[in-house]
Amino acid sequence: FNIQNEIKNIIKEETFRLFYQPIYSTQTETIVGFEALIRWPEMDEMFTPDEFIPVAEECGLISELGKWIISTAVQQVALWRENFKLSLTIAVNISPVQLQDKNLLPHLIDTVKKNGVPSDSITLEITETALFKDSEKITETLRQLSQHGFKIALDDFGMGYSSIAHLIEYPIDIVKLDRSMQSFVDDGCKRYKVLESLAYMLNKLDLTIVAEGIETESQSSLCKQLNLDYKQGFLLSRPLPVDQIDAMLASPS
Ligand code: G
Ligand code: G
Ligand code: MN
Ligand code: NA
Repeated sequence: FNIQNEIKNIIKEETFRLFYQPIYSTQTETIVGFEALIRWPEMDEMFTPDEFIPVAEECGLISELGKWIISTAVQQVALWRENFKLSLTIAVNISPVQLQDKNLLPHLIDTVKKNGVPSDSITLEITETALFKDSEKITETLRQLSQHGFKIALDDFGMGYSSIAHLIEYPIDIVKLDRSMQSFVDDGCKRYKVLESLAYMLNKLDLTIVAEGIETESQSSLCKQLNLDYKQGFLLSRPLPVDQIDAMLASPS
């Protein structure tokens, strides 16, 4: 069994699936868009994306896999926009290796054109690890993506290696607060004040804020109080296959 060959084959056989996790407006509590998350159904218990994405990166298959992810996700959101007459957005996770691929921008431009969706309905989620590499080159790449209208989201922003300098240095539109920060909500003291101040600062910088990992009602209602624009998490909806999202959009509760 060779995971490298497996990945190569399954890109061809389309054994991967994308699941979609709804992202909600804090103000209206309605779905504004989705985050695409890859799944390998046959291997669900054995390999999670945490495990096979790094393998795909190491063996140089992430660009091919990444292309498939982008094409599939954009095509899907185009369908939903058309079928439900909603200006839905789609967020796609972009690995650091993929961000350095020269073909990323041309492929994105080609994909939005083919599917007739505006580029500002596409969000590229990048992690801070991508920003530590070659900052000049990354700045240029992000600048070009921005110039073409694509939205850049900084994923997993929180306590880890997060740097405020990144918010100043790079053309970032959206900040996704890491789900570990949800534990700050119920803390009531120092941690909560950090979250409150961070929300204040991000709003001052005119960044769009997404709260991730919403699992409790108190976390969900606090989003409004802190002026967080959007929210996402298991309480609201898990990542779901296409047919279940279809049903959800057909009968919004
Ligand atoms: O969906 P889940 O929580 O299992 O994802 C685990 C990790 O894998 C997360 O860090 C997520 O960002 C990453 N991941 C999920 N889907 C994709 C994808 O399509 N592309 C990339 N690059 N990473 C993904
Ligand atoms: O790194 P990134 O933020 O892209 O990872 C997204 C992952 O977070 C997905 O695999 C998704 O399954 C997971 N996720 C989404 N909402 C929640 C949540 O409310 N709680 C937890 N524990 N994980 C979540
Ligand atoms: Mn993400
Ligand atoms: Na995240």
